[in-house]
Amino acid sequence: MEYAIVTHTDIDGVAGAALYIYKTGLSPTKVLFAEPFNLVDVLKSAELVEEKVVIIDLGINPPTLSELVDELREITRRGVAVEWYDHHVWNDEWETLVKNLGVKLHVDTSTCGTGVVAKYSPRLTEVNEVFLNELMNGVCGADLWKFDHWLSPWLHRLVPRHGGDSWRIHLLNTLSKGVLWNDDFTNYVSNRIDWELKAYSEFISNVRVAEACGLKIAYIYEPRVNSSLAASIILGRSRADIAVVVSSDGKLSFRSENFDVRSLAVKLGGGGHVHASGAKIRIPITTRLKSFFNKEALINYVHRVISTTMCSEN
Ligand SMILES: [Mn+2]
Repeated sequence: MEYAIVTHTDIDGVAGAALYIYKTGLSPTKVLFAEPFNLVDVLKSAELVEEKVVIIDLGINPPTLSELVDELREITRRGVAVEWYDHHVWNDEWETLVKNLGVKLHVDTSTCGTGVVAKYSPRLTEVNEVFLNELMNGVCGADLWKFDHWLSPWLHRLVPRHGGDSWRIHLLNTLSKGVLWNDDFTNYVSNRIDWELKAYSEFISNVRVAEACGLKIAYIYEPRVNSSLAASIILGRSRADIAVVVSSDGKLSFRSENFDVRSLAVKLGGGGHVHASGAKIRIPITTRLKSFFNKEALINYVHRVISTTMCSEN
């Protein structure tokens, strides 16, 4: 049985593909990595001649849906079977469109992509339940941002956003043999943590704290680490009510523990959740130019916009 895998670039995608190989005992002829927005292009460039393609941890990107449906029709017409395992939210119309092409679609939003593979993919060989469950729970804890399993913070750092495909393939080869963790992984993550700690100490000295309507707001400009991690550190360090991660293009991410940052984001034309939200504001050209040399100018401007918005009556 010759088959190809197209999976997401993150740990959920890598582990999901590895688990598929582990459970079936079948090695794929190729593994390709994709994001929802470029899935169509990856499928086209794959020039599939295999009997089957397995798509993992990739949801529908509405702007490319019709192009995707055309490509799937073309693939199935050539006699390539399609299996698809995903945990993102699908609406009924998308499901019907894709299933009508003969795609075997498994969508389950109660778990992560690796969990969907664990639950629904064929089990053709001897499977170690402990390995399967530890991998699934560790990956889900990282992917769903719960961190409720001891492996999650490690797995989260094992596949950084801008890491290369050769590292992903190395991980995939190891995990698909039923190895949950090894010294290579430890070395990789410990280097990664050293890098992270340097990045933290760098931005901690650059946090700017200001007040608006009696609330303490901590600002940080484009940290090299993940915005959520950066924000949780500055909230704790500066005992601020709100953390704002500022980008030079006007993109703002808000995080808080007790304050409703969703309503702030909505007033600025954005949205999100009560404790994690975001918006994009327009930065005047003069501020942009000034902030090229001095980030203070940008932070000052953003603070003026936020305090005006928060302190106004409605
Ligand atoms: Mn996922």
